[in-house]
Amino acid sequence: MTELKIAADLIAAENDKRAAALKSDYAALGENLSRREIDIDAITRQVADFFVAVPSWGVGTGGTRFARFPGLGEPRGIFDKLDDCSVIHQLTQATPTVSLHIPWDKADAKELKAKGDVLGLSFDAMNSNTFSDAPGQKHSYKYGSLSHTDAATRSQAIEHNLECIEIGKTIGSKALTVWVGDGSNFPGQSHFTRTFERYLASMGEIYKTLPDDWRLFTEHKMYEPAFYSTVVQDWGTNYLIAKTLGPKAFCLVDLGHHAPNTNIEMIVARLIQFGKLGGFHLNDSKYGDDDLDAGAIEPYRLFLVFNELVDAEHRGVKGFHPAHMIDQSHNVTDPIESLISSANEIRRAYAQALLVDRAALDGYQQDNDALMASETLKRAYRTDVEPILAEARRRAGGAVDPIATYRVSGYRKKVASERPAPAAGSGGIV
Ligand SMILES: [Mn+2]
Repeated sequence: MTELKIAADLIAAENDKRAAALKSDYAALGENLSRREIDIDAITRQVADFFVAVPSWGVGTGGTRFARFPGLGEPRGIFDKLDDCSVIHQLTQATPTVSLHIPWDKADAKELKAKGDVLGLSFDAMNSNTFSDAPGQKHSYKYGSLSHTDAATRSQAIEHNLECIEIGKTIGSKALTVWVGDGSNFPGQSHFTRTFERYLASMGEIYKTLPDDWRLFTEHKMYEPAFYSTVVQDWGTNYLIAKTLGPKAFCLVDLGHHAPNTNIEMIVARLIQFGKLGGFHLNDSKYGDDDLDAGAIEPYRLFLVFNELVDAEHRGVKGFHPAHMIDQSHNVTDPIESLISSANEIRRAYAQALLVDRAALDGYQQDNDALMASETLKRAYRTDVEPILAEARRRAGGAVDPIATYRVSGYRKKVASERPAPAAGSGGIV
């Protein structure tokens, strides 16, 4: 029996208040879509089957290089974080998995698994951390980790990743995500080729121990914390890594890890074409790795990314099953609300992409009808799919209006009384 953090009858009562309006809106949208020869229930079922993983680190308040302003009732550790993640899933029915970060979430692996079972949550990709020094570790990552000039430091970083795989095996994870902060701040500081050779050799050691049914995701990022060069700076380098390591290695695309105006949907298409798209860290950004809420700044871009994913599904691309994870930092909102909103925005982009008339689009592309090709995408994007999202949640036992229901539940106030307030402080962005 799953332990519910929000009373089921409260969700039912809140849903009852909105039942008549939803029924009417859903019928109206269904009628509109049927004129486009789209079966609304088929779309609703597809949306209900679409899930995105929540990052454990997302339920705490983030911060910037300047400061961190903690919120009330912040989780004290991984077990509180899992409670918060279960609230997000209970209300959205869209986030049944959690992505852990080691060492931040280090705990007895069997206890982690048991807690997940109690809450009805399972575990997505494991995330290693060699971009900061854990207390008591022998060698510092100040000048790099997997690509460090010192062999002992590289070995330590490899060992850490192997430990993440071991923990992951116990809790049922099937993937390891590796992002390194390795890079340089000055021209000449690092030898580009030798550094990348060392990185590839280290990753090769990790890859060798990866179980057969696991996938290895590498994440590129053009800058930060290194500001002149990073070792895995872009999707081209990321592709070379995945290609060099082997068939279990894939590229992970974090939407915030590109230069402004980069055509990310096109990168996604390329990686799909060459069988190396592993998955996503979904978020949004205006300037760089802002880690803002998915769909908050550029919802059309999010839709265009999903348009590529649905196109690949539609074409039946072999072995295509990208992992969808959220990677955000919440500085000014209640993280639970931000993650609820993001899960909804991600499903919205997916639903809109499902509405694209692909036969018409093919025709317009073939005929070089640029305007109508664009209009075909816009028509899907302009469709208000909110009734589909709400109905998918309702049918699965979630909330028609998850944020309003969360606020009525008083969950944050309740945990604030149980969890002591952390000290405000400096730093904390991850
Ligand atoms: Mn990321």
